Amino acid sequence: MSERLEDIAAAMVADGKGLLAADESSGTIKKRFDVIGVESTADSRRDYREMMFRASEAMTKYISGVILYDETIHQKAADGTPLVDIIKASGAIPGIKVDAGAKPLAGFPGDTITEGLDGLRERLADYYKLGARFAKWRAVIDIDVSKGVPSATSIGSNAHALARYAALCQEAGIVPIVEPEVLMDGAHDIDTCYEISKATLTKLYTELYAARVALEGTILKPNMVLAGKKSGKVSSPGEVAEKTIKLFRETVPAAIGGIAFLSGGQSDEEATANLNAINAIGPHPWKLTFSYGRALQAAPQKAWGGKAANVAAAQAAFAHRAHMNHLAALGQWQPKLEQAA
Ligand code: 5MM
Repeated sequence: MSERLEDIAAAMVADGKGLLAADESSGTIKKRFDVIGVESTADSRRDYREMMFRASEAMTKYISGVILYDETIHQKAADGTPLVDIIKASGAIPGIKVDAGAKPLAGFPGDTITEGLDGLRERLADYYKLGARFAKWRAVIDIDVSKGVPSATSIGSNAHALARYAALCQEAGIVPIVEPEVLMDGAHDIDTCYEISKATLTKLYTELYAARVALEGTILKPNMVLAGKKSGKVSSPGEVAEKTIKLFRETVPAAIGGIAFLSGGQSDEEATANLNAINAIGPHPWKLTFSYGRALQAAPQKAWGGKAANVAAAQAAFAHRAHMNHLAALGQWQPKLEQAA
């Protein structure tokens, strides 16, 4: 495979393919395993992820790359094969989450700043040797307008950190996924999400330019424009698509390598329907695909339940969600295809 950043980025958003976000930190995967009654140990996390990476139908047809957590990129399958080699054998690209998580931003209650820049140059060199060809850094922007959240300081600090991370990645030969996630957890309406997302993306691209990041060697991992979960409103796919594309046309340069959405707490089918609606109103200046964690993994997690006997069923559940999102990335999904499963 080409080692040029723009070629790696293009492969990550190849037609009908998207990313599997399997980079849950130990705390997050424990929460997921708690739901299915599985104890979270190094071996159970390995078994679960091995099940996904060996799901050949999903991996070879629909998945362009996998975002890994530090533990996973070092792990071997039960038979001793490095998990990274299983991913590569399927034709997908291994990637790595390199941020150290969102921490409270001093002086700004309710805002967070994502940490992890110290020592990043050295860590990226190590991850490159382990096979990673792209990385991910997630900034978290919450919305609580009554409390002045997010502050301009939070948006600015997070954008600056994303730009410094992206420049270091490119120096190391690694494509940076820049993920400025405006959370959908609040009580805000869809237009507030649009305004906050606009401020965030505007600042992000200002900082990326200033840091001399080559945009064609980057992937944007954004939220869709949606009403907050506590607003009691569900935005229709048509409204999500129209407002999300309007936002991107105003803020996201056509030069970037592509866009791969997070699912952010949408249901599996909502995340698919919204991605489909976005692509159905194309053509657009960028490829728009998925980089889903929860919306790809909830169904296989439930089907697996920690039992070896359920591996085939879990892999089938993963293949189905990946297939649906493959169709959505092409703007060819239809609700009736969900029932056909
Ligand atoms: C898979 O979850 C990722 C890691 O989360 P933590 O660091 O909090 O454990 C997360 O960054 C994920 O890659 C994105 O938010 C997209 O995942 P969703 O579930 O929103 O599609």
